[in-house]
Amino acid sequence: MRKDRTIRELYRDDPERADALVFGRRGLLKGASLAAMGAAVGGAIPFAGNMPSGLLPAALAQGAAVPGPKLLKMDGKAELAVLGDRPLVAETPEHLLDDDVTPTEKFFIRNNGQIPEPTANPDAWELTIDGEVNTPLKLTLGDLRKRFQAVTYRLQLECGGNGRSFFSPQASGNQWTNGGVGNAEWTGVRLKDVLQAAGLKPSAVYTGHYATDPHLSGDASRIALSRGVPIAKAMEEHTLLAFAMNGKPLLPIHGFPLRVVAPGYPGSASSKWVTRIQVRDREHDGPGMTGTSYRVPTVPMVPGSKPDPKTFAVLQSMPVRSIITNVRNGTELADGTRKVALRGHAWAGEETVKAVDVTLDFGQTWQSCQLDAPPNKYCWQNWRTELALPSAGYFEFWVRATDSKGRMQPVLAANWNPQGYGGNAMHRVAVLVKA
Ligand SMILES: Nc1nc2c(c(=O)[nH]1)N[C@H]1C(S)=C(S)[C@@H](COP(=O)(O)O)O[C@H]1N2
Ligand SMILES: [Mo]
Repeated sequence: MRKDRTIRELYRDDPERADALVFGRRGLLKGASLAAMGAAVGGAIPFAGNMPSGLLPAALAQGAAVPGPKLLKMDGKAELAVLGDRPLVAETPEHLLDDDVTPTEKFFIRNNGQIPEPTANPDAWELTIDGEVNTPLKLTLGDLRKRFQAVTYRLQLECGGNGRSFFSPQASGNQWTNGGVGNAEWTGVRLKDVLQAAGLKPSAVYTGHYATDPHLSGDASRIALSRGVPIAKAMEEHTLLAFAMNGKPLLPIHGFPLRVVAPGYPGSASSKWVTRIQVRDREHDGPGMTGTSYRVPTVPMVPGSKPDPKTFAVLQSMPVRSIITNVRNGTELADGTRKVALRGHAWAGEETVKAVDVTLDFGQTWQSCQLDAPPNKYCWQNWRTELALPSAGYFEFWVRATDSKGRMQPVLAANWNPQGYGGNAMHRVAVLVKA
């Protein structure tokens, strides 16, 4: 090992060797290794004895210690972390997600194709409803507003790949941390009301969504993304054809003038710039619905092995997740700090969150947090607590949520799959209190 190689570099290049050097055979930090780790994180580690072997300290794994992401420069948008330029994908760092309702400027961006030109005449925007319906409809946005009741809900929208960067070995796709999520106030009409106006045939089982964003290749015969949802999901009262976000018309980048919002499902089902909802007599098979796209194994697979798409099923509800939003990873707290207020949000796809707990000793003991009920279904839930620190030093705050069915977030991303969906490892935030 080169002397000037940092622990972080070593972990990146050869994690097993780094682990052996730092933790030794027994998985306990001691002697020179403990001193090296302390030096790397900037202070003594009071709970070093509980540090799990193989877990790179949060201070080194993410945030301030890692080369900064490229920042988004776009009118009306905050400096989000750009994960890709073509197509444009940007996530919101956890500390920018502190608001109860995510301001539009802070809302993450995920495109699969090119960004379409905004229409000059939104009221004339046409939506076709066809397929397994009694009366195919062609409605303008003006008609939708006139004929159907408008409703407003706070709904979380989360990319199916949120948390992907925590899979090992690396899963393919944009390397989201925890910021492929937002909780906006959406206004629109219920998809259910529109489908009922068309009249569903008994053969209706799924929707297929089509939009105007050109394929990345520029080939007009190719479709960037066409996803859908089971009819029961389409008929839920919170599944919307939305034309406003946080009280204003949608921004072009978020689907102006009309998009689907199917909360609790992978964000890809929430088609932006939507022009057609085709009602299908089988599971939709558009681009983004087949193979290993937005599908996860129904039987666990060996991480990194070759997938058998026949054992895969469409990812429906997103899993439970929580974030700390008021303390940023890598924060130095004032000398003598012994109390830290923590808060954030938790959500669980189609379920609700029943508990949120935090630990400051690498998971040895957990403290339960105060958790609010959501004002409406599919709104994320706020939580808060206060932690007492026993001394100065390096601490990690970990948060974990449990959903209404008793499923809890894992420490590390579980159920590995080639495209890295549903990775809901606990959010970890490192802080340093100077002695
Ligand atoms: N037409 C269209 N709709 C789309 C997409 C897309 O590429 N094209 N991306 C989807 C994905 S993968 C996600 S996660 C959400 C993101 O919505 P946002 O960019 O408004 O945050 O939009 C979905 N709707
Ligand atoms: Mo997504």
